[in-house]
Amino acid sequence: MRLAPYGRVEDLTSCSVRVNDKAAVVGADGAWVAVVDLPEGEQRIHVAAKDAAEHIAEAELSITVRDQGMVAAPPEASSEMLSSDLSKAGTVMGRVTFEGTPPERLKVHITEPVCKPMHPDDNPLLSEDVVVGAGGALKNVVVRITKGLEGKRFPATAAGATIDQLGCQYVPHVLAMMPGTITVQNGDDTLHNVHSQSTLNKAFNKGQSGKGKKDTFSLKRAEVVKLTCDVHGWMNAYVVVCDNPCFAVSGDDGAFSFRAPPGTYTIEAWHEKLGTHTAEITVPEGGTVSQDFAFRYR
Ligand SMILES: [Cu+2]
Repeated sequence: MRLAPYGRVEDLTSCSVRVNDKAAVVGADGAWVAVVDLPEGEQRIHVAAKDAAEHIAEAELSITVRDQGMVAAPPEASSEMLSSDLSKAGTVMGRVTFEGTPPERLKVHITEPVCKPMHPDDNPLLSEDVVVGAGGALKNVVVRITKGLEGKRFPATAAGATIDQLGCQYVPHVLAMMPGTITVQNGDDTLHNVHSQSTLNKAFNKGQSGKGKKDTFSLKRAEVVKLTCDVHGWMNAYVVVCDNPCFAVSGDDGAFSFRAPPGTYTIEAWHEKLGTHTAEITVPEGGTVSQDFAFRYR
């Protein structure tokens, strides 16, 4: 059946809209209409809007096709969802610290002959479960928006995430990504076995016999996924899959920063051993909001 979905883009100027990858006609006021052919019944259509600066906003809509003619895209899809791009974004920034005496990082006892020379006694591999730097800077904390962006859709990041195995260590130890694919590669000339622990995502368990081997896995749902190696018991990493692009991982200096659309949100700081802290923030249009987090042993 020939249908003409229509809607309105409110927050984007001079944009193009595609419905099921066919160009729609867009008026100066943001009203758009497209013509698509769909079979009868429950159907999904995909709407993508792109502004002059190539910001893309997308929405999936469910419609019931009964007759030919006009069908309105639901208002949440035609306006709010399509405005969920980052063109008016502000910046969320802050610093994560550890309060109190930092725990000593334990030396990892490496039994693998290939990796041993890469961690000499004067520069040993240290446990990465709590990494505290100068001034109490806490590394490897994932800070992300957990409330306030529900129903918004963001395009997946174009390039998938990558995690390496180097010197019998996952690099990086903590990684945050949008739902999509992750490539795990072996930089060591020995066998590693990538084994994931997850609840919502399909688990993977794959041997990589030597240097240069790599595999790409799918992580479609937001959750924390732990990676371990079945060959080397000390190897582990955390992949935090976030359902929006508003996240960052604290660095050596404990600092983090990411961009977010204007609005009021709950943000969460997650640490693999020290738990989570949350805060309410309001991101001003084009401005900056600062939020620090302090962790301690409970
Ligand atoms: Cu290994």
